[in-house]
Amino acid sequence: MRPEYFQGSNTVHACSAGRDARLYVRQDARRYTGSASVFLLFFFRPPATVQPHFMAMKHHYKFCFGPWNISEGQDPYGPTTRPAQSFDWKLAQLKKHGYDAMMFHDDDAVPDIDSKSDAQVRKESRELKKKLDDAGVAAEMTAPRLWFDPRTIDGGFTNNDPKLRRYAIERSLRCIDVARYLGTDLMVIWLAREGSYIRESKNARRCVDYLVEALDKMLAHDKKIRLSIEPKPNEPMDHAYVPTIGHALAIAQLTRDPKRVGCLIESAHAILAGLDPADEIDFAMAFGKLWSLHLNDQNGLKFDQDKPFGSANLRVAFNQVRALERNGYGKRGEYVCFDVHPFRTTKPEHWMAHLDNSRRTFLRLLEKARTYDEATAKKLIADRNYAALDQMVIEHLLGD
Ligand code: GLO
Ligand code: MG
Repeated sequence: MRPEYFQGSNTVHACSAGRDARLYVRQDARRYTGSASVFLLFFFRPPATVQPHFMAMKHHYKFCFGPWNISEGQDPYGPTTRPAQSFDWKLAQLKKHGYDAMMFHDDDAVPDIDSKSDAQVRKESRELKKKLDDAGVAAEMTAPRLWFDPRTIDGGFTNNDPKLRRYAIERSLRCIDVARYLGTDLMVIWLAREGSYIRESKNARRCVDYLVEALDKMLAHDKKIRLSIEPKPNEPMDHAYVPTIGHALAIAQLTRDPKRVGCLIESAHAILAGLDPADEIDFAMAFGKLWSLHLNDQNGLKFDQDKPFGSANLRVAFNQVRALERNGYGKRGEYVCFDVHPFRTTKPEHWMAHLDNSRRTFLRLLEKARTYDEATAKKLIADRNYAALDQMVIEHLLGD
């Protein structure tokens, strides 16, 4: 029994092999590019028994989440179950729990952004940047929260009304400005309401043109911005126009600068589309287009659950980690973000457990990916003995 992960502490003990190995993994959970870990790397050789943990240091992952991931428990059937907390409290939690960066909706960064002048948006963004710098926390991305405003009830970029489409584009351009002020070149676009409730309400062919037109305006607004499309097949819409990574990358090709349009994979969204998130990761990375990641879990085809990573299906989670490893995700500065929510039943004193647990599970699966018996797997594959391969994976995940 390793009690650490019941306590919601920031200690991520991802192994049982002894104090030294735990130290390595604890560094791993933070950022082992720092001087302390460089010192450890050069001056201490871990004993053979902890080699797997030493190996866990070979690739550096950085972790992140958004303020909305410390949510208060509201669902469509009932009110919040935990008290509201300030942004400063959330930032302090992020730092205390050893995360590297925060994701931002435009109005997380500048509350009530629509009522503010450009000068005010600049001022407030810069104040936030200072706060982040002081805390040693990076802004991973910004994302226009287009799905809240009454003007986007029937979609933003694909609204039937040209005035409302214009609003969605202008708001996205401001979100790009906020990204620039916060020091990131990444804007995530979750196309929440770009779809329909009934097929006859919109012209889906024209909506593709509207989406491309909107993306083109964003690319023209800032020559450095990179746009990461986050697909989701449904919820809040019956059907979304960009339901999968294939759709996102196809739309990218129609824009004025395809190399600046990539994607973000969320595990639960892929599962909701009936796809395997690991295959989606491999597909996006074959194009060099996976620029961000929302790891979480989903128990079958129902409402979007945003469960802790690995909570519903450990093997699907393991395969996502393997796909990230084999493609070198993170080597170009990409972050592993957890788009997870606490269960509605969570007490305030366990508020960060879903985030700590997701990262802990990620690190333990990383160890599993790095100690997977590739040689035996290769032989079984050559022999087409998938029954043995299947069991080998299960035994590996079950451990001793
Ligand atoms: C909802 C999405 C949402 C986005 C976030 C960033 O299903 O996953 O959480 O990722 O708003 O745009
Ligand atoms: Mg997401």
